[in-house]
Amino acid sequence: MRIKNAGVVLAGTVVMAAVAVTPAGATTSLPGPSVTGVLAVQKQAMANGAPGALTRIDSGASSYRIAVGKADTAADTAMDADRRFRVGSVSKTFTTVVLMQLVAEGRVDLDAPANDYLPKPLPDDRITVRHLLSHRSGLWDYTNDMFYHTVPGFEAVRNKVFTFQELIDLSTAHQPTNQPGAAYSYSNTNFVVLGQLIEHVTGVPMATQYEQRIFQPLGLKNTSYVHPQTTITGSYARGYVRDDDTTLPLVDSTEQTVSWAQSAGAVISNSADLNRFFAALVSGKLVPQPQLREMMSMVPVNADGTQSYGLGLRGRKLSCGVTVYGHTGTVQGYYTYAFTTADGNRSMTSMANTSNNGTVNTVLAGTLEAAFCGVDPVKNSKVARSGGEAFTEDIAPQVVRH
Ligand code: REX
Repeated sequence: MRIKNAGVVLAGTVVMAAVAVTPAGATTSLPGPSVTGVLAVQKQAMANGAPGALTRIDSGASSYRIAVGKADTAADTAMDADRRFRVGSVSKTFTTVVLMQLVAEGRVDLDAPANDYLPKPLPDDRITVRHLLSHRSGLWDYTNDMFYHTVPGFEAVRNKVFTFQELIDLSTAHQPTNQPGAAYSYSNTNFVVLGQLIEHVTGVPMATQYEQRIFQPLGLKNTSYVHPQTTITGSYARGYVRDDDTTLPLVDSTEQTVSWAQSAGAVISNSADLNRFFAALVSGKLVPQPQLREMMSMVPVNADGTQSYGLGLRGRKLSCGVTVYGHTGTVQGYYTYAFTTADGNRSMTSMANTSNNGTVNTVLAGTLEAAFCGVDPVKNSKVARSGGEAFTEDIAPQVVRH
């Protein structure tokens, strides 16, 4: 048995739990995480405009909490790795878990037309539940229009409350991007339809579904879905969205309904809970094996195959050959990466409290390399460019989605 000692504290806050690690419990055959690599990435995110950043790595019995910068710039509060934040599209994996439990219960068939389960039919009967979960329905992403102008778009919806149907109608006013099943085309509409489907089939609101099927069973005390409440409670990081005119100051975007996303992106959580969630998921604690296999059946979505999508789950192949599973998230003021190894033995969540800044989003992906491959991607620019990191799905109509 060896005892892990506390890491060297450079700038920022590094908190390493001093815990006993037996060789047998030594998580995976991966190299150890690089705390200095994570810190270097976080500082690079700050150098590119993020007020702060946090990362938590849970690896076997060890945990690493690393944070830099500010959680609140006006109050001058330091960031720490325990703070809550808006996880954006990481919510899609939570929604998928609820849906897959319904599949396991025999209440929803993955290959049935979604219209079998919806109160108002989609324009195309050929769209299946699986197409929605894998972003292959062809349904136009209504957020392309909504956030064409970033800050005005955000201000127009920050206090709005939408029904699922209102959001779906915004989408179906457009021609589809492809025939059902013909192509991968990432769209928030898919997961809004899934929210409506779940509520229609069960008669139970999404908030209750998340609570009863995921938050409570896993003891996720820092995770909540409070739509349409606008505040984040407890200890949290404030979010700051960048204007399209980058000479303007960042806009504090913390308080909002996130009604424009709901089941596609309105969950609030923290790094410990997200790590626990993804580790539990891949370990089969949330959905039975057949449904987990479906979720983890990944199809490449970029040219070099380093990025893939399953059902409500992203895959990223890293420079050391490992593929990690999880999701990314972008909601005004917050970029998130939450991923775990296939066996759930090592999990990492990173968040930078800004958005509409593709450079920060791309840089932050480097924490995956540091956490899972033990490298410092800032020092090793070759690694920084691997893993498809130049490709992000930050939303913008001018950005091609793959
Ligand atoms: C909305 C606009 C981004 C953000 C969005 N977020 O669609 C979903 C999500 C919920 O998390 N998706 C990402 C805004 C791609 C994911 O899966 O990782 N951008 C901002 C603009 C651009 O307004 N004009 O960056 O704050």
